[in-house]
This record gives sequence, C-alpha cells and structure tokens, in this order.
Amino acid sequence: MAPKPGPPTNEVSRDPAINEMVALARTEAIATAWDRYQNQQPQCKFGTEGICCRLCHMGPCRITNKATCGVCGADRDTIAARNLLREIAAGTAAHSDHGRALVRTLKRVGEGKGGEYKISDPRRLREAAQFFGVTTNGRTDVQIAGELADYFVSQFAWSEAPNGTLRLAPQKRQALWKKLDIEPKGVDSSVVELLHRTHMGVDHDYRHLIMGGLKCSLADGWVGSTIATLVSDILFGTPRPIKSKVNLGVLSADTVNIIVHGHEPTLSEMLALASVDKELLAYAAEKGAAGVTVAGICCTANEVLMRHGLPIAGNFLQQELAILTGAVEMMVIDVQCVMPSLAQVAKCFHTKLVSTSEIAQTFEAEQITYDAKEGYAQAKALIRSAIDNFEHRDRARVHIPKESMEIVAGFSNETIFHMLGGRFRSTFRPLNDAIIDGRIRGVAGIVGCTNPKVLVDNQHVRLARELIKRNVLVLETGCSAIACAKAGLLVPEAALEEAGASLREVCEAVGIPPILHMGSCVDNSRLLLAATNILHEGGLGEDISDLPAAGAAPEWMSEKAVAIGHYFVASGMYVVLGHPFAVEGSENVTKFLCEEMEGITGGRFEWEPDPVKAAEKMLAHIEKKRDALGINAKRERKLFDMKERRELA
Ligand code: BF8
Ligand code: SF4
Repeated sequence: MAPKPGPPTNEVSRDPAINEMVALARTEAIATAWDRYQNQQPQCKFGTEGICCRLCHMGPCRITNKATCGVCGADRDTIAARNLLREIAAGTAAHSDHGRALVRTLKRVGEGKGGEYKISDPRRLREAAQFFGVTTNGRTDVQIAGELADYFVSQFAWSEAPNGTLRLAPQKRQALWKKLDIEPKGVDSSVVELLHRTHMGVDHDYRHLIMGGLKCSLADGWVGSTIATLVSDILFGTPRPIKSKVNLGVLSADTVNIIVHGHEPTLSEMLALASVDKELLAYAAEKGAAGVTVAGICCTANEVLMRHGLPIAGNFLQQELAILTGAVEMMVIDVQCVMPSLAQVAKCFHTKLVSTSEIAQTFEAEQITYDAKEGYAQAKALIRSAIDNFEHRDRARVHIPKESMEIVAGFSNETIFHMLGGRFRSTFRPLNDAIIDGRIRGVAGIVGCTNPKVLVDNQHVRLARELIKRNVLVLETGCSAIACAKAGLLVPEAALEEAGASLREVCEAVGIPPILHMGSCVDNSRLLLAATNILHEGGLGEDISDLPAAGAAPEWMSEKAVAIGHYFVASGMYVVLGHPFAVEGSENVTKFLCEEMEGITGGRFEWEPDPVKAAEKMLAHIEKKRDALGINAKRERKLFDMKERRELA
C-alpha cells in the first residue's frame, strides 16, 4: 500500500484532498514532499539501519561485513544505540523548549507584563500550585503564577534532586525509576547528559546507553511536555469538548485565509482572538473579503482547535498543499515540523510566509519575533497584513478541495473526569468498571506523525477502526487525531457506528465518543495522566505496566516521536511502531528494545507495518494484562438470549 520508491503516483494518501493537491502540484511542476521522497531513492541503508557514525572526525564510519568496527573500535551495537540516544535528546529538547517558552509567558503574566495574556483557568493554576508546594492562601492568581513559573523554571535547570513533576506518576512507577536509576533531574541537564554520553569515547555499553535514553525521555514526557500542557491550560484554558471542521475544504474562496502552523500556541492564541476583532473584520469587508478564516496545521492546529474551535486545514504533510490551494494569504509559522520547502511553494503564489520564533528562521520568509507583551498587537498587525494581501490572490488559480469533515475535540482528563462522573461527582469510576467487566477491553493511545513512506493517514485510520471494533477505547493526539478526524472518526455518532457493541453501549451511556481527541503532541502527557488516573481510581493494578493498555505510532517520522516512544516504554507501556527505529543494523539493540525491555520497565517496543496485525498484537497484549489482573476469569460477561433468560426465570 505504501507509495513505493519508483515512478511517482498521485495516490499517496487515503485522503482524496491530499491526492487531488499532489496531482495539481505535479501539473504545475511544484515539488512537494512526495517528489523529494522519490528523488531520495534509494535511501541509505546504513542510515536506515543506524550503523553509520559521524560522531568524530576519524570517521565517518559505517559497519559492513569487512569493517565490523569504526576507527575508534565502536561496534554496531554502540553506534546504533548512540544514534538512537541523539534522537531522544533532540526530541526531548524540542518538547521541553516548547514548554519553557510557555513558562516564560506565565512568568510575564506573573510580573504583570503579560499584555493580553491572562490566567484563563485559575482553578488549574491553584491545583498545580498546591501540588508543587507553592503557597496559594491569601495570594492573587498573578502572584501564584509568578511563583509557579519560577518553580517550573527550576525544573529545567541543573539539580541534584529527581525532577519534582515525576511525583505525578504512580508511586510504584516512581520506585521502579529510582531502582533503575533513571529518574531525570533537570530537563536541560538530561539532554546535556545524553549528548555527553554519546560523545566519542564515553558510554559504550548499548544497554547502559539505552537506559540513559529512557531517563532523558522521562524528562520529556513527565517533565517538559507535562509542564507545556499544564501551562497551556492555565494560560489559555483547559480544553472542553468543542466542534469544528477539518481538512483543506475549511479554507474559503471568499475569506482572507490565514494558516497557523507549528507547535507553540502563544501567538496563535492571539491570532485566534484577533480574528474576530470588529475593526479587522470591517477592514476585511472593505477589501472585498467575506471575513477572516484562521485555520491550523500540525499541533498549533490542535491547540487552537481545542480552545477556540478554529478549523484544521490538515496534518503534517498538508502544509505545502494548503499553500497550493492558492487561497492562503498568510502562513504564520513557529517551531517544529515546519518544512523548509514552504518558502519555495509560497513563492509560486501570493502567500506571505511569516516566521515568528526567535530561534527559527526560514530563508525568504518574513521574520517577526513574537513578544508576549505585544502579542495581541502583533497578531492584529499580521491579520491586517494578510487582509492587504487578499487583493493579490490570483482567483483563476484558486483550487480548494471540497473535503471538510466535522470533528469533536477537546477531551482533557478534567473533561473526561467530569463527563464520566455525571452531575454529581467527578470520577473515572464508570470507565474503570467498564474495563473490569470487559465491556471495554482496554485503552489504546494512537499518536504521531504522517510519513510519505506509507499511504498517508491510512495506518492511523485503519488501526483506530480495528481497535474500536474490538471494543478498545482509543485516545489520540497530534497528526494521528487529525488523520482520523478527516476520515470522519471523530464525529461521535459516526465512530459509534463502527465501535464494537459493548464499547458503543458504554460510550452512549456516558456520552463520549470511542475515539477521544486529547490534543497536540506535548499533550501525550495527558495520556500518561489518564493512565495514572485510571490506576488511582482502583481495581486495575498499581502500575502503568499492569493496565490493559497499549500505544502506537503507525506513521511516525520525527525525533520527538522517538522520545515519546521511549517515555511510554519507560512508563511501562507496550508500544507498536509502524516502522522500526534506525537500529536494525544491531540485533542486540533491537532485541533489547523489543524483547528484554519488558523484563526491565514492563514496557517494550514492537514494529508492525500492517495496521490490522498491529491491532491484533495490541489486543493480545491487552488480554494478557487482563488475564494477569484476573479480570477475565472473574467477570466473564455472559450475554443471554431470550430462550436462556426464560430458562433462568
Ligand atoms: O508534534 S505528530 S508531524 S505536528 S511531530 Fe509533527 Fe509528528 Fe505531527 Fe505535532 Ni507530533
Ligand atoms: Fe568512527 Fe568511532 Fe568516530 Fe564514530 S566515534 S566516527 S565510529 S571513529
């Protein structure tokens, strides 16, 4: 099913909107990721297998039958493990720097210099402050925000003590991390430590290296990403279920269209607020536009969707295609997953590309540096400039695919607590009970990117469908959630039709869809906390590795996904990847990650490209955990037919 290296095909995705735009791009001779993917064939085997090393300048070295070690003597195991660790370090750095940027905004608010930024969820602020030991009594929200920001800053820095946010994890898991000596301290020092360990001539034992990688990944999941999610909720509001639309068809031929793309929600929040500014709307009307549409791509999209209901134009591989519609006046980019090719595509149209992060510049993009105090004014200026650009749109070239699907998103833990608990009490109890009595077999998290190596979106959608059919509740984030949304699976009614009978029954009773959109990729921290909440509710073991749960990243591509996979495994989760990490050149490293790891953290990796088989493997793992918990034996649920009921009576 994957678009194989070879003659290009326009059928690169299960999503017709993508295929239509790829065909259009080829007609216009504008290169996109799929063309560049073809040009890269055949991709380097040494790189794919993780056995090339350029960590020092006696190299580069690569492992062959003839040369079984690099110049320094590093073998395939050391080289593959070191390369993997460098990816974990980069992924952790990316998520955590995103978290740090939000903490900086929280700090500005605490100093009274936050401009239009404010505390949108004071309850979450105070809960967090209490948990982390910041005094709340007799203090204003602003004072608390300042001190909480200082506390978070201290969790990034060097420290002797294990990181404070690890205390959010189940007790038993914390004890295991301590025993394994993989408790991360400061986030920054965790990343530095990995870079040090992988420098030429430092750490050489592949097992020891990978355990170090797990430690750093925990600084991503339980620290940097957790702080990013928490501070986003405090500043912009904790997500609640919200309706919107998704896919390129959300762009309108009549309105000024602005795309926000990247990951940090700070400026896009202001763009969302400014997009309904009366003065700007009047200005748009003056210029002949029927309004202003702000739509998102990638995780910025998920952030503004969950809190403002702004539409999503697409996931990762739709960024170039959005510009190709010819109907985008401006694309505002920040950090991560933003292709450097955008400037080349934008040049073929009237689209203004504006880069807004001080650490990210794109050649030929206009650069503004986001400033918390000026955020709203900057957002207004950007929208005004997009409106000015509307008249430059070449109407003859506008080509917007019709695809646009309804979506319900915004399932934070707080919302799930509330929805499950009903009117009287917030609780996970109904979910736990449904898992214990087998109506829900277990919980699966599907996350991660899209990738031109496979039929785009297809693996996400098929895996999700297979799982809900088998009565597994699915939690999703990132581009995976967008892929399923485009396929119509995040409309509760539609998904319910595809869910197994007993999952459907539970979902209908408590009013949740069988696939819950839990946010952006840093919001994978919400998945960790959902697992912890289920444990706290009771009856399903004491540790994450006890839970009938599994994770998957069927189309992953980024280093962040490598870090995410590792923090899930370090937290005790079984994780199925659609394609392997670049480690297969080392049998030992592969065996350590995919087999031996289970005896260490209780979690492990598995590679499985076929989504149906992946679903079966995840379910087999879930059933194994159910057996171990004794809930299969104890409470096998018998469905009686009419004859049997009469006999009983
Ligand atoms: O952080 S899923 S392609 S957009 S890396 Fe990037 Fe992958 Fe999408 Fe969100 Ni996550
Ligand atoms: Fe080669 Fe060793 Fe240098 Fe790597 S660290 S490039 S294997 S000599």
